[in-house]
Amino acid sequence: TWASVVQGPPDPILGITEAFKADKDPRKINLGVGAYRDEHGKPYVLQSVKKAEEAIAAQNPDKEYLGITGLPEFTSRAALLAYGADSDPLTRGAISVTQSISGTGALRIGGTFLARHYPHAKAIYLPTPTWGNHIPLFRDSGLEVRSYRYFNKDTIGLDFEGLKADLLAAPEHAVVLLHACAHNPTGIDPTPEQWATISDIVKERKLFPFFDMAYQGFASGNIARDAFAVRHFVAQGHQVAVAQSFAKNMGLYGERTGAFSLTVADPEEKARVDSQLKIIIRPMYSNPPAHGARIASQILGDATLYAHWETEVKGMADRIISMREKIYSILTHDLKTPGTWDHIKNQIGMFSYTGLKPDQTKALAEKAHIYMTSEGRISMAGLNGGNVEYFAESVDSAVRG
Ligand code: PLP
Ligand code: TYF
Repeated sequence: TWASVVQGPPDPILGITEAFKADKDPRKINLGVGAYRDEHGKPYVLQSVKKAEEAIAAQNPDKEYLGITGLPEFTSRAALLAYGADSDPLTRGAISVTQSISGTGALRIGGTFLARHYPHAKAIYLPTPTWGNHIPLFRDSGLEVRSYRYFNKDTIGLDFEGLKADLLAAPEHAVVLLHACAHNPTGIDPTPEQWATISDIVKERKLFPFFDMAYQGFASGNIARDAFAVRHFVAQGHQVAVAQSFAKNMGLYGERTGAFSLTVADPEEKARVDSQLKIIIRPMYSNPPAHGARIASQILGDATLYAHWETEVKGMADRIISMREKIYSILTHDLKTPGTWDHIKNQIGMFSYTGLKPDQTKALAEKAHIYMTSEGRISMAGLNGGNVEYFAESVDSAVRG
């Protein structure tokens, strides 16, 4: 029956972990997958999450199904986190929101909703480069995937001129996917002024903005600052779609906790949109898992836990920022490594696009046992006080060839 099924390629990012596991050298470092590690290189469960779990256990909850759109306290608190308390659609009851299977599931619900109900041509513009999963995800949702320029490899910075030109040339009503903060894989975000310009272009071209917010709090360590783009667009009167993930900012990776939301005209429209979200979700997975949503809801709904969580998110963001500064300082000042390395310091979030070339990343894997994507993306979280010097020295050797 399956004789004509062809072997597909492995996932390029998860494949790195396989190579890493097979390497027996004690100095090995995995900078492939984007998952936070503490200063000892270990997965990190937030204290605020542990406290939330204790509070939940004390409530002795049952294991009944959630509704199709998930835990209502969670979704309303998730929307509040993304849009902010003074958001106009939030105060008017004009945000349609559902729980999702983390950020990936939120994107997929959004892609399917647009493919089914958006009354215009179903093309979505993704930045080049973007998170690798965006392309098959939106294609499988039934959208036509196109691209806009984002990265300038000469400056290792934002190609703002290319971005503006491509969005200005997009047909009216095209959907544009925007990374709300901590762009994956480049670590390069528009400045607030550049966001304001992008918002103007999106308005002028009547584009539909779809924000992927997988890293709120993780970029700057500040929840509101990382939501700037979403909140600015909403304040400018745009209707938006937002995919939220609590994988990174609460460390809830395997709990698959997320939300998808759309701003709508009014509560009557919300009721209609809500009904169609349910019709999309019910035949896919019926209803989402409860535990992660309970944790996130507990944290977001309790002032003390919330404050604790904010401190912990900031702690993760700050640890990553300190690694950026350390690499920059070793390469630039100590080793005088050829090239400029300011971008490592200027980039933000989980990832850095190092500018290392495929032959250099190959040499790093083979000679130094350091694993990253072939285009030179490193997950900053894999670095710590114990390995950052070894990493920088190995980069220096790879660059000198
Ligand atoms: N979007 C981006 C840009 C990401 O980097 C990720 C995870 O790496 C996701 C979405 C989705 O992650 P998850 O489904 O684990 O929330
Ligand atoms: O490192 C990255 O960019 C992600 C990590 O279900 C990841 O691809 C891995 C598994 C998953 C979601 C994200």
